Amino acid sequence: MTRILKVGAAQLGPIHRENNRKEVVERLIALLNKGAVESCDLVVFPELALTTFFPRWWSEDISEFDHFFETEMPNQEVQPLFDEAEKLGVGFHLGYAEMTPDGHRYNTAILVSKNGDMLGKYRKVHLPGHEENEPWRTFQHLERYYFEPGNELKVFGAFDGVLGMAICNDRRWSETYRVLGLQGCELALIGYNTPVHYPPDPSQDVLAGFHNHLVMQSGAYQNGMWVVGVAKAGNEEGCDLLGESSIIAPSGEIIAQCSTVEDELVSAVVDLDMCANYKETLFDFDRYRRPEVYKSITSQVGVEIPEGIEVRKQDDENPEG
Ligand code: CDT
Repeated sequence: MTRILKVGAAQLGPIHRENNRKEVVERLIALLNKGAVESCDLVVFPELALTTFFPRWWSEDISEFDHFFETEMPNQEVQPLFDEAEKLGVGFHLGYAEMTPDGHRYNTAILVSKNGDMLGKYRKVHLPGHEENEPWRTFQHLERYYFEPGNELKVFGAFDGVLGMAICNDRRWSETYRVLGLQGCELALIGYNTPVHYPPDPSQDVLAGFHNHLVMQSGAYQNGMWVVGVAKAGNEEGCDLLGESSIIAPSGEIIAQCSTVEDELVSAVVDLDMCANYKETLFDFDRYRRPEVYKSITSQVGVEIPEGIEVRKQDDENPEG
């Protein structure tokens, strides 16, 4: 059995505050149709694909932004996307802000089948930014105020393979890919909203594109999985968001990449069996991993320099030199 999928990375341009769900869903449906024209089995939309990236604003009253959250999925406004998926026979991945019936807020992504059925849900584990208003910033990054973290990185048996989901900042953490990789993940779907400007250290701004690809390409290679990284891009409410959505092979190579910062779909043939080239050779986990040496990865959060390790001046290391 060959396990070949056609996957579309459906990048979105900016969504502004005044854009309502109906307008946004129409854009998603247009991209889904582009995917269908390119014979896609699965189309991947970004993080928070139904709204602007509202955590860039502080509000003293957190409930002021409740209208950016979906209280059920699908709901009346998003149902047309599910219907279109079923009509076209194209599955999709979608990021959105979720509000549970008991009032918990998450940064969430779902996986939907070609029949429009919900296959899986993921809640962002690594929430970046800060918890409180920091007025010195050009814009805020208040995910840690507006969302609670998810507690699970899991995989789903779907689209002939083992699929995983992660959201934006999750992609910068090697643990994300490895935990998915240890569950046999063959295709990781990752939406993002990445401001090009990073207020705590603007020297990183010119490296935003490099870092984006660096983490996803290494995650793909080191775990023998495909990675699809999809942006909400462009100038959203005065904040420049990175584009460069891409489809990355288990070799770590970029196979397809968006060239604009607007609504754009690129697609690629994804051969899931190619994962075995890496999973069964160089990255044969069973054979080569040494978990007994990695205990600090799960027992420790921050850096702990072991007792007895002193930071010495270079001159002290080699007095003769
Ligand atoms: N949305 C998201 O997770 N964005 C982060 C920005 C990091 S800076 C606070 C990212 O990792 O791209």
